[in-house]
Amino acid sequence: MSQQLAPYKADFLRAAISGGVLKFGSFELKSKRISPYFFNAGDFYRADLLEAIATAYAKAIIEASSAGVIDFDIVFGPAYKGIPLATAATIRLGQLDSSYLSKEYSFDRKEAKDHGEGGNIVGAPLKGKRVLIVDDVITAGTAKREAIAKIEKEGGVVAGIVVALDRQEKLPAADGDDTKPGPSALGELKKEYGIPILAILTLDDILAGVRDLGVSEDNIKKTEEYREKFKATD
Ligand code: OMP
Repeated sequence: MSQQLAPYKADFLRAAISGGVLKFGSFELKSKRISPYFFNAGDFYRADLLEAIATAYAKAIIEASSAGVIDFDIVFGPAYKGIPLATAATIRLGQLDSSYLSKEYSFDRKEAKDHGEGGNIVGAPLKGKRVLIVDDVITAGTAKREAIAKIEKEGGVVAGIVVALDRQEKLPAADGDDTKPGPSALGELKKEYGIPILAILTLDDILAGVRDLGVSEDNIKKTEEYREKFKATD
């Protein structure tokens, strides 16, 4: 296994590949790019895999909090895929470090409920709180912008974003010319909102750690070529 990756990142990569969450082949992305790899966080549906991803988020969050990079009250999981990720990560935070037992979680509804307790948010109220978004993948950043807008509308302050995978891709060019260099969604979001954004794994991490994990040379080569073509400048 790669020497460069922190042990918790290497463990997470191993779990993602052995659990079939990180797949190699041919996949169409939201951006319409055809990618030789795909990470589907919805596939962490078995207890051991859910524990693996929750542990990786919790360790990334504890590491960044200890370094003073993030400071938060609530872990927020954007519907739908972010919901189990944020709740599982919150439990794991408290298990790994008891000082996190007072942290809270919440998530949004896709459609507002107008009866019963009503509202757009389930879980901890966001008003006046520092909110850390936990989500799956960042490619173009669209889903993260929507989550930020929802949190701000509820009076919360976005404290940062943590994703499982940063694909490190340049944003699609407005004129459709993908051959030109360009910045990443993550870099643009950081600049625009002035918030920290963490990723458990980047595409560089995957390519650094994947060799001993049974992925074919052909798939590794195609993924390296894809990185060459679409890698962001930042
Ligand atoms: P944005 O960065 O907001 O565009 O969101 C990225 C979204 O792309 C994710 O939330 C997924 O729906 C999807 N996606 C993956 O889940 N895994 C991948 O490896 C790539 C994508 C993608 O389509 O780019």
